[in-house]
Amino acid sequence: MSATLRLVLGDQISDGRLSSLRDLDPSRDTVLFAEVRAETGYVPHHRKKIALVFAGMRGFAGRLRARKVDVRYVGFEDADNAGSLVGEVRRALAERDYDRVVVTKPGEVRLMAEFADFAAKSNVPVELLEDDRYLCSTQEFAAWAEGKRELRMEFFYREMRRRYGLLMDEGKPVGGAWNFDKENRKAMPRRLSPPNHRFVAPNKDTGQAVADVARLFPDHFGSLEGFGFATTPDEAEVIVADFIAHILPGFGDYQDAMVKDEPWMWHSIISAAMNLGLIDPLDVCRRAEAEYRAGRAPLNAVEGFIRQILGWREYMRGMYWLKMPEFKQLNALRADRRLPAFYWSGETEMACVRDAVTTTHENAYAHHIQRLMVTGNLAMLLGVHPDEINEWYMVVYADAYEWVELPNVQGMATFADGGLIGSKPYAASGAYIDRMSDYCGRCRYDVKRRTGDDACPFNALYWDFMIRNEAVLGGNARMAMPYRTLARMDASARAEVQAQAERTKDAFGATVRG
Ligand code: FAD
Ligand code: DLZ
Ligand code: SF4
Repeated sequence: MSATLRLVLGDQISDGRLSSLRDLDPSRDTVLFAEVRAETGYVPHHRKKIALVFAGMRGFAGRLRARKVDVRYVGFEDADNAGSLVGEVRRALAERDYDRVVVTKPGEVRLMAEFADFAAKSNVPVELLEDDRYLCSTQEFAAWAEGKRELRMEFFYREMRRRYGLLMDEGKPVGGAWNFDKENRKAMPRRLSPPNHRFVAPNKDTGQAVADVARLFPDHFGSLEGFGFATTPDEAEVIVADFIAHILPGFGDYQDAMVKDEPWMWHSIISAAMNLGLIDPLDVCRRAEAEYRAGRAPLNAVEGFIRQILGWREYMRGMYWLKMPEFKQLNALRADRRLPAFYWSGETEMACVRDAVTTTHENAYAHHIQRLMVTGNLAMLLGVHPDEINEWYMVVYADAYEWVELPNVQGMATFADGGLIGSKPYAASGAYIDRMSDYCGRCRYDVKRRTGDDACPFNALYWDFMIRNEAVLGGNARMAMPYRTLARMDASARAEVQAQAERTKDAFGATVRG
């Protein structure tokens, strides 16, 4: 009688949607889960992320057991824990006869290489199945990219809209345009308050996982207080339903706005659960569209939300698998400095950075504009080496997996990819942060000043970045405006901002790496 060993990874918590469990035979097969040091430690993840993954795995194992499936669950502290996923598969094979091993392909190149190597050497056949929980397979993405000079998200997104018929009327985009992003850049008016978000109370698995992580990972970054992430499909549904009904209508308008002590704004806070596998991306897109069709949510909100998931999320994954492993080595601007220590401690007088880092520490979450225009922008302007930036983003967010983190850092936040993803760097001075937030009025720095002790550090760093990278960026048509302004700056003004920027880099500990 043939028995199959089916390995489920920590970000494959997808009841009923996982390719490796599709032909599961509960009378013969074993489903293997393993909490292993190799996965908790390849970067020292935020403690809430580890608790999320452990609770997700334990809950899924419980639901399978309730269906009478034979589950082999290896706990982190089990005496014989092999310490790696492949090691645990080997151990299971040594203890019982299986005819084959089945696993849905992992989301990171690192682990894919380990599994491919194991499959090549194993005496028992190992099947690596496609991860079809995404809306565009890696092969389909490669076919779309084939022969194209530029791989812009916008054109990929239009194809995806057509393919899934989302927000389409008779082959044309609803509302006569593909993208309503221009309507989604409003600063939040003072009289408005962001909506209340629904979080979930800890269940028995999250309570235990939080306690275990507190004990096992005392030195990792991040607070475990107030754990509110969904770790089961039912909990994820509560969060999604609440977002769709109450928050989605405002998603567009203030998508780029930042407000002190308001970490959630009108964002959906679904990335951690969706990347774990608990939320079907097509389902949320269709539900968002239904709100527009029913007249309950405006088009700029619904289109904006769908674009993030159907467009950006799928595009980033496609780019990751298309461009790795070289993607990780790219450093088009030759950035070579260290990440300031305040990215970990939050101890800085920059009100915007302090808020982004402290809420990240508390919540394992920051919304997109904080990631892109505050912490990402500052690291790029300082010239921090991409490896250090990538590591920080991998560590600090509950939704961080390399397939989505790396393209966002290399392509969006730092321009390390030299323009594969974005046509220009998202570099900005303090004026942008002032326009989109209420931080500057509460900051010890003066956002209007470029030089001097109380000058906003973003300002001199911005011009220093432009000067430093003139050879690479000066010919970029989309950078014409700042370079025209720079051309009007005389030599002494240039020297002054460069000297100010150097003092800032020193003061921040952004020294050149050895
Ligand atoms: P919302 O603002 O409500 O958006 C809805 C959903 O759209 C998100 O849940 C997410 O699944 C998707 N989405 C939105 N923007 C992007 C994007 N740029 N790329 C991919 N998906 C997107 N997202 C991650 O999931 N994991 C990461 O590790 C990650 N790292 C990032 C690093 C940097 C430097 C930047 C600039 C962005 C990063 N993002 C990452 C993208 C984005 O910031 C998060 O997906 C988003 O903030 C999650 O919050 P939310 O669920 O409230 O999203
Ligand atoms: C992120 C993570 C963590 C912290 N721990 C585990 C684990 O103990 N066991 C496991 O199977 N998966 C874990 N994961 C998720 C994996 O790192 C993830 O599957 C890969 O990075 C591929 O995306
Ligand atoms: Fe951030 Fe500069 Fe504004 Fe302070 S003044 S909050 S450092 S942008």
